[in-house]
Amino acid sequence: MRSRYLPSVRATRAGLAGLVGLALLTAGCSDDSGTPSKERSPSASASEEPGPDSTASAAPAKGSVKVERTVTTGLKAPWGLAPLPGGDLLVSTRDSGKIYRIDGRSGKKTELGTVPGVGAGGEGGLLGIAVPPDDAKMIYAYFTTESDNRIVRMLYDAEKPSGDQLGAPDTIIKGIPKGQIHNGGRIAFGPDKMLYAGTGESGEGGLAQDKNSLGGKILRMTPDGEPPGQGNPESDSVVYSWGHRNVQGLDWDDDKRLWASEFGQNTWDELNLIRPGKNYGWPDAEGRTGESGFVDPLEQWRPADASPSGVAIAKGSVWMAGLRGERLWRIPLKGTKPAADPQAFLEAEYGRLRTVVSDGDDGLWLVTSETDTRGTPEKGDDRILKLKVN
Ligand SMILES: [Ca+2]
Repeated sequence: MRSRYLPSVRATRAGLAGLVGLALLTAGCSDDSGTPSKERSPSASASEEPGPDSTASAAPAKGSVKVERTVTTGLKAPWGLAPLPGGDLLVSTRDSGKIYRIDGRSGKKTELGTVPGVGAGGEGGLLGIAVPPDDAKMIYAYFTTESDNRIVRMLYDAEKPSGDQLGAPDTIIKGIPKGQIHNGGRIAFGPDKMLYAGTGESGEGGLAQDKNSLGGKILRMTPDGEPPGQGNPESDSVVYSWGHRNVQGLDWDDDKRLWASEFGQNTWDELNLIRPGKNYGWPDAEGRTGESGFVDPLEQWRPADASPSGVAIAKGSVWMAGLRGERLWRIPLKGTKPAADPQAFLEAEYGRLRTVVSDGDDGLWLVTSETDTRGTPEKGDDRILKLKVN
């Protein structure tokens, strides 16, 4: 376990990294770089219309987080996480393009193989992975190539030798815009068994409002990568919602509502309740503006406090991992509304936090991101933690 003095070490090193973050800001790139600051935005309550769930039970105003154990250490730029039936985990590593299986008890790593065609660079590389709810022999992966971002699926055969366990990739969707920044990358199967993907606008804001582009969107598709036929705004398109800058986190609540996090530019990071056919504002609106035609975020944060990546829903709250913010945010829900102000946990204790996934009950897996070139890695980084939350 991490000794008690380390949190302050993190904070000190992060202070040095702040100079780098400032330089990047000046260069017009405010992504998941930089350092935490004490500046805290006021947290206004959301102003969406009252929903039919106004009688929904509320999560407690204050929650708790207990770090139960470190599942594994020594990962290099981990990004996506997919639990397997039985308690083991699959984790993708961005820059190497490799996928590993982590033994849920011992933490032992087994390399499945390298996803062919990954062109890592900047924020791009091998990003999200997902396993269909009813088929643990198939792995879906979202990654950056030399020309685009795409999603493939590969057969997974654990009986084969380590390093040779992935079948040939079958590309189910391609042509998602790529860039040095804003590659999106989160994928997840929804309760409707459709595959959802969060994309980025690749640094070209206009793409987010262009319904013919796959950039700056949340996509919803069949497991074959096709438009689902119903449920999307247009029956022949995988575009589900638009006006996003760089969607990084996706998860569903108990009532099957989709929640998503995205990076803001210089002002506001966002947590949004996603509805099909809605416009989330970027690049015309960042954070809450109240402008007609745009859906305001449920909550918003200064990028120094969040720069959110993964989200997971557990015990009635959204849990959101912060990269630059180096903390885990808890947003308690009452139906479609916040039940209370967001609460921060683990601030500067483990560094940058990339991915959080629910175990279906009161447990979360949390993936750190100190080795992504923007952190200050310490011995054991990066790691996967198991948390118990409420
Ligand atoms: Ca927005």
